[in-house]
Amino acid sequence: APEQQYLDLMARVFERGDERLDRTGVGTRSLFGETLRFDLSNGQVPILTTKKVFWKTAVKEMLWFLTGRTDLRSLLQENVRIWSDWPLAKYREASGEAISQKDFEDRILSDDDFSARWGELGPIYGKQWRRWQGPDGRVHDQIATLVETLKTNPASRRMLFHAWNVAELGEMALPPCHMVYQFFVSKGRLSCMMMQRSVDLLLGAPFNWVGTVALMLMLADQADLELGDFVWVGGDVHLYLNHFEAAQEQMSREPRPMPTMRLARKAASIDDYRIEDFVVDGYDPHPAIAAEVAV
Ligand code: DHF
Ligand code: TMP
Repeated sequence: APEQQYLDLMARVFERGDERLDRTGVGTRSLFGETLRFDLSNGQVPILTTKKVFWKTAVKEMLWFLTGRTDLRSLLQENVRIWSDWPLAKYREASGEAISQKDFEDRILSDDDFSARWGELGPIYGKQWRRWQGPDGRVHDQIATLVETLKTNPASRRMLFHAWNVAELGEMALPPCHMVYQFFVSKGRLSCMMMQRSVDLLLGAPFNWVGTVALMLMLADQADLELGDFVWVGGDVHLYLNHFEAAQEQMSREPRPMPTMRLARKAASIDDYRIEDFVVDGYDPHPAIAAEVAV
């Protein structure tokens, strides 16, 4: 089963990973430079079955990146709470207030000034993908360029977009983890290689794979292509020390057939997809596994 690649990687990190203290203070075991390949040509996509993955949340995150937005409020309006921890930590530190996540999110949603002051994640993914600003002031939409090239020159070796804008790293809530997406078209099929410099194997990777597959579906739809391979390259691939029990529970489970994901309709442009357009069939996962995210 394709999912076995993930469980095997988890076992390798657990058994052979180098144990170190990381930025968050939690500590990890890490391996470097791991590649997985998922063949999407039969319709099956890597939404893990050994735990319930909230795939709609991951697709909504990808749709949010594509809007070019970088604010927490527009995510919260879609009921996505996976990015709240970082602005919340910043606010708690600056104010000394012991505000709960729920109260913080409510205030971001209801108070314009508060949202503008505390709900901005900086020039992260959406900004760089859609509005990378060059030194001459020109703004570059890497996604629009990619769609155009997929349609007109699919043999190009320059079909990629990048989020690692060195000059703006300092203003970002987190420097990009999934950094580069490169594309390849062969025999009418679209393949994608995604390079992720830093990988939270338990919480991050399963989300990032769903997001990438959703992106591939939209791009393929726009360029009238079928899906090929998703190649994933992880740099520092780690398990947080406080995720060991969850990882062991997950590794003890038997993978089930992976589900399929498709689009219910063809949208007019890459900017016109909605969460309702994504259809997942045959998803029968084991129960969710709760775990703390390291901030
Ligand atoms: N930091 C760390 N340490 N790990 C991450 O995976 C991570 N991911 C970020 C930002 N910073 C990060 C953005 N993506 C969750 C999933 C993805 C994500 C952030 C958080 C998460 O907590 N997932 C839980 C809950 C999902 C939910 O409530 O919908 C999960 O069980 O998958
Ligand atoms: P770092 O910036 O010190 O590498 O910390 C980022 C952490 O977040 C690291 O554990 C990787 C994880 N992460 C993902 O796995 N996927 C993501 O999409 C994001 C934003 C972060």
